[in-house]
Amino acid sequence: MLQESAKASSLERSQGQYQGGPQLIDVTLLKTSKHIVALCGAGLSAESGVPTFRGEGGFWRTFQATELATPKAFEKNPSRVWEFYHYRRELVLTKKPNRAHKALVDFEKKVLSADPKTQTFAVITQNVDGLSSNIKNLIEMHGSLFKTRCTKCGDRRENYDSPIALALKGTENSQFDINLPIEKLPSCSKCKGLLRPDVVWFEECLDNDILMKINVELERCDLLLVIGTSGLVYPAAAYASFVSARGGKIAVFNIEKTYDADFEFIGPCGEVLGNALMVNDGEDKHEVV
Ligand code: BV8
Ligand code: ZN
Repeated sequence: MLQESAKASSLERSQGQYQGGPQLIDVTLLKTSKHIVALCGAGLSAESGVPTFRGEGGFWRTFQATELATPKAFEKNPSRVWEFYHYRRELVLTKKPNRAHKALVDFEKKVLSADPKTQTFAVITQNVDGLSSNIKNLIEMHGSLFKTRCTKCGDRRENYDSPIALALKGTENSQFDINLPIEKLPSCSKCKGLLRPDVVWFEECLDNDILMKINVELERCDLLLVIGTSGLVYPAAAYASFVSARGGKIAVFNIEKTYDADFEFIGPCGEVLGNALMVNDGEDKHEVV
C-alpha cells in the first residue's frame, strides 16, 4: 500500500498541487533529512478555533489586529490594547491543541526516540497562543499571550490569571472601549509598574537570544515545513527563501497556495500534516519503509 501511494504522490508532487488521498512527503527525504524545522503561523491553530490574522479573524471590534499590536497603540491607549489581549487570552484559554499540533509533537517524539539519533527537529512558531507548548525544542519567536513584561522594572514572567486584572473581567464581550485608568490595568507584583503582554509588537525587534536560536536552526536546516502561514510578516517571511537558497527542501501546508515549494499540501493542516509526517494518531508508520 505504502509503495503505491508514494508512487502516486511522486507524480502529483512533481506538479506541486495535491488533491485528496494520503499525502506523503518523500519518504526517503523525511528519513534522510538531518535537520528538520517546522515554521508555523496562525493557520496551525485555526482548527482549534483560534482566529487567524487575515480574513475576518484579523479584526477585533473595529480594529485590525496588526494596528493594535504596536508600541504606539499601547502608548496611546493602554486600556484598549489590554482589552484586546485580555480578549485573546480568554479565548485561547478555552482552546485545545488540534491534530496538527499533535502531529508535530508525535514527530518530535519519534525523532528524539530514534536510536541512533540521526535527526534534529525544531518548531519555530509565530503564534503567541501557547498551543505548541508540548513541543520540547520550541521557539516562540513572537512571545506569548501568557507572559508579561513590566514596562518599569522589566520583570518578565508567566501569567495565566483569568482575568489578568479584575477590571478587565467582561470587557471581552464589549464592542466598545472601556478606557480603564492605568491603575486598573495589569500591574507588576514587584514594582507596581504597568505590565504589557510579553509579545513582539510590529516595529519591535525580536529578542537577540531568540534570533540566535532561530539562526542556528535555519543555518543547518535541510527540510523546512512551512505550516499555516501567509508569509507576509518579517523576519519569518524570509526564512523559506533563506533555507531553499542553501539547498534545503521546502514543504508547505496551507489551505491555499502561498509559497512555491518542493512539496505543497493544500488542505487543512489538521487533516494533512499527520499523514505527511507519517505520524497519524501516534501510530509509528516510519518503520514500515
Ligand atoms: C522587526 C505578535 C525590526 C503580537 C506579531 C521588511 C519588509 C517589510 C516590512 C518589514 C520588513 N521588516 C520588518 C518589517 C516590518 C514588520 C512586517 O513584517 N510588517 C509586515 C506587515 C509587512 N515586521 C516587524 O515589525 C517585526 N519587527 O522587523 O523589527 C524593525 C524595527 C522597526 C522598524 C522596522 C523593522 C516584528 C513582527 C512581529 C509582529 N508581531 N505577533 C500579537 O500576536 O499580538 S506578527 C503576527 O502576525 C503573527 O505572529 C504572525 O507573524 C503574523 C500573522 O501571520 P500568520 O501567522 O501567517 O497568519 P495569517 O492570518 O496572516 O495567515 C494564516 C495562514 O494560514 C493563511 O495563509 C491561511 O491560508 C492559512 N490557513 C488558515 N487555516 C488553515 C491554514 N493553513 C492550514 N490549515 C488551516 N486549517
Ligand atoms: Zn516592575
